[in-house]
Amino acid sequence: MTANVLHDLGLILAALEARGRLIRVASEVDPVHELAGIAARFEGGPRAILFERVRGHAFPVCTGLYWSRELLADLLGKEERALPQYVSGCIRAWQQRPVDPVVVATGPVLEVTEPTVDLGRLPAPTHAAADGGAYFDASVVIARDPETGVRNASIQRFMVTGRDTMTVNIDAGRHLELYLEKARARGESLFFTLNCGVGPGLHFAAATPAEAAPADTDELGIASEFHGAPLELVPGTVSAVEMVAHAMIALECEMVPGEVADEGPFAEVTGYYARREPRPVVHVRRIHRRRAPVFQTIISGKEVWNSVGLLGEANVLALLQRQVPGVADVYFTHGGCGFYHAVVALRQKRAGWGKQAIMATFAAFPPLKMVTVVDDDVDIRSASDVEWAMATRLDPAAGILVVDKVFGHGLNPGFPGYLGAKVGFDACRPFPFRSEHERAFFKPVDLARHDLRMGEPRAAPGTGAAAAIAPPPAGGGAAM
Ligand SMILES: Cc1cc2nc3c(=O)[nH]c(=O)nc-3n(C[C@H](O)[C@H](O)[C@H](O)COP(=O)(O)O)c2cc1C
Ligand SMILES: [Mn+2]
Repeated sequence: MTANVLHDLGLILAALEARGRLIRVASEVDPVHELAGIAARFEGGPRAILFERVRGHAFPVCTGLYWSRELLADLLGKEERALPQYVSGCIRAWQQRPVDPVVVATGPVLEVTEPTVDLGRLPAPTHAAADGGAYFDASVVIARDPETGVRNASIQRFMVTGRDTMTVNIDAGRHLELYLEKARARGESLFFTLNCGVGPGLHFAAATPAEAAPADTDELGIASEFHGAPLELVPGTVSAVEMVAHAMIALECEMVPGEVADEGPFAEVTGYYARREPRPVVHVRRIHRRRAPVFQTIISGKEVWNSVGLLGEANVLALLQRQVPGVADVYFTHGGCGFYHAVVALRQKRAGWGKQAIMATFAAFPPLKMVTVVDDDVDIRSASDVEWAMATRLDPAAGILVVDKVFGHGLNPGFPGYLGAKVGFDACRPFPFRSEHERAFFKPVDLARHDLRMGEPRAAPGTGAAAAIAPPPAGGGAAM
């Protein structure tokens, strides 16, 4: 293992800046709607953003670390297309030989302990137009199993509701829900820490799905794999739950089982608002931070697709490669909100394994709603190439698998109460292949070896883009 910069967001931002991958917003921005509005304009681009001056606050806010796979691959020093294989390799290494976190006496996050708890002093932004308030939505939760003491890491969204209170959204089946249930049965509070401002190693550890990191494992060790060194924690001061030594900010929190208050609405990864509903209340007991912390936030969308989605992809790939002969690659499409539609590339070895791959993929990642399996001559990252396989190879009478009334992701409107239908498309050629399914290819050539002369295409006067685009209606055109 060789230690790298990934354990420290401060070092990461410096590294990004040195490579021209950081946008600094030097003018003052309003944390309510304006900050997210600016971020949305750069979403998916090759740079992250640092908002240096946030109105009413002393600390900057950063976002965008995960919204482009190209940016992420550069940060991790990997090829973009190799990311799922790299991530699943790190998780497999952890499964076989976990490098547990170490508890050290002190760290940057303990530079300042606030004399009183006041969440209003932290620049948590309010993102979308109808969001119910300011959110911590990119911070890592560390909790301990009330029975066994095993640590769990996850990411949940927390809405600020008062100087020292928040409400949290815990989806069905999360390990945090399990811990809260166990605490309730014992008549105890559940303590946890909320660690804001971390790097991708820890973020990925927290986003590793339960299928890859079951409840009896300390998934924080996954961060050690990415960091090239054991993750460092510092002891809790309110409870036995540790904090991340190199986080920017850490909140020590308590949940009293059964206590609920409204949370939401919140613009979610689905492109819809999550509804306002009673959800668990969180009491913030103490705030620690660096002297000059950076608050990390995520606007729902590509950043979640590339974290939950990438981790899901990595896990499906690892499981399929063990269970389905010939699986070459997996991609969770962005049109599928990053984790509702998996496309699997299969080098078929026997008839019937296309459908086998569909079933194994659903089993490997329960939030999926759709699975499309194609041959490995199809570019699974190209929506039109996948559509080509469906249009020419899918047999609608035999190749569509519908499963009704099955558990899915509650945020997806197709799964009210976490129940709905799923569909798999076997868009593979019939096996054994017949000549009519042989794909036509042109010879790959090296253009650099040819003398090419061409002009710049120009629209004829009075035609083309400039003439076609009508001006926006007066007062309209605002993004909603
Ligand atoms: C940016 C981001 C936000 C997330 N928000 C939530 C959330 O609000 N509620 C939730 O239950 N899961 C949320 N997740 C997903 C969980 O963190 C993820 O599924 C994790 O693996 C759960 O951990 P567990 O398997 O230990 O329960 C979010 C993930 C990311 C990356
Ligand atoms: Mn877990």
